[in-house]
Amino acid sequence: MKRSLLLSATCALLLAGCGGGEEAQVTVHQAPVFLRGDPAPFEIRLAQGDEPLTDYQVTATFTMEKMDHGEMIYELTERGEGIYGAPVAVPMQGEWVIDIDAEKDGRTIDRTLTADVRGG
Ligand SMILES: [Cu+2]
Repeated sequence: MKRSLLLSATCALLLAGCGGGEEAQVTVHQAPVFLRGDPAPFEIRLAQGDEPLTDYQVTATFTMEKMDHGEMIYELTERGEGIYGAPVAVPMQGEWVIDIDAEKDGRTIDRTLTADVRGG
């Protein structure tokens, strides 16, 4: 965990140093749904301005802020047009923290999303 904080700090500095160019956007494309432990589709979208960011290696780490469910780590598969997803089986409804790490050719994007996951 300490290491990933360090990496994201480095990343922020590098991105700031690049100047020009908008920051990458990481948005939820399909929100996770609670299906009593069965998998439901989860998708995010990576973009920079109008351009989808393709060919990234993306992982999503799910944790619960107020309870210890450990870390659920998913490798997201690219679906095209900057969309990456995986079936995700959350063990309970509630507020989940989703840490997105994307990497391509040494460029990393690290974003923390939250999702209020409800039954589907
Ligand atoms: Cu919980």
